[in-house]
Amino acid sequence: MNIQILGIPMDLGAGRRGVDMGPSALRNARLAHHLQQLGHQVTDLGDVCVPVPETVDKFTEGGYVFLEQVLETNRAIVERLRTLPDSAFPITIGGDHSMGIGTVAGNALRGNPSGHRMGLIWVDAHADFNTPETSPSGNIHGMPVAHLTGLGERRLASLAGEWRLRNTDIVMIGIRSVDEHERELLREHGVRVYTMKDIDQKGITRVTEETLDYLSDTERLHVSYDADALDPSVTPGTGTTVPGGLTYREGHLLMELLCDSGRVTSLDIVEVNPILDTRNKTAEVMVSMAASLLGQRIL
Ligand code: B3U
Ligand code: MN
Ligand code: MN
Repeated sequence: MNIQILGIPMDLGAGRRGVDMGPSALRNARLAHHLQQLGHQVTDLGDVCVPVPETVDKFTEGGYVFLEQVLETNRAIVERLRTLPDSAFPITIGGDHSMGIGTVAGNALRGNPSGHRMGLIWVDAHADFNTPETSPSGNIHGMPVAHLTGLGERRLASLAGEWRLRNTDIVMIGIRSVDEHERELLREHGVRVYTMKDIDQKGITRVTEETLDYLSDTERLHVSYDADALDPSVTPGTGTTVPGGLTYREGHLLMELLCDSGRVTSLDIVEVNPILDTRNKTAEVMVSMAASLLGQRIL
């Protein structure tokens, strides 16, 4: 595979500082090296330029914190990704999850100016389906999926022009923290959500099989992996931990089964915050998750 790594050193969309250092932490955990060991050709494209929070006024505009800066960064992400070859496998490393608007939009446009039909697998403790009206915080990292379907601010929702992510092309896995009005939105829009309860009951194997089956009509699959999907004992270095998450093995098995499907075409690794971590453990775990998705096997 021709893997292209792109860093998004952004924490503008999160409530806490430090997740802008995530790309550094993941490079330090030797992401490129581990993927090369699996036989892939790996290119590091460097970072997208992100405004420094201290240089801009933090103000809330229409229910969004740092709207203009997050918008500008996501536009840059789309521009960088859309020109990559169709055959590439982009890995975008963050950075807070507001970058997911640009990564999904950019990967949808890659190789097709009007946009591929894209299936989105959102692995997260949170649904990230808020709009400014439902968000308790105004932090854009809690809002990317809603904007990809066309909700919320028009500029943020039309990063890929007329292209929209279909509600029925989304699957969320690992969810255990949903805001009151966000829950109503998810129901209203018919988004498929596998909560931790579903994973406890069905097991991650069945959940993954159902996911692939449900998304069988999409041309591409994008995996957006938030470090907080995993249990805080596995990935403590992330800003909004929620107890009762995926185990180390559940996280890996999900990636291994998705790899077996041969259908995943791009990946995000987000919300790694080395300031909150212990000896870069969280970045190392997330690198191993990427390796499982890209072919690492026990035997
Ligand atoms: N749902 C809350 C909290 C949150 C969402 N995503 C993260 N935290 N990482 C919100 O602010 O939207
Ligand atoms: Mn998230
Ligand atoms: Mn999360």
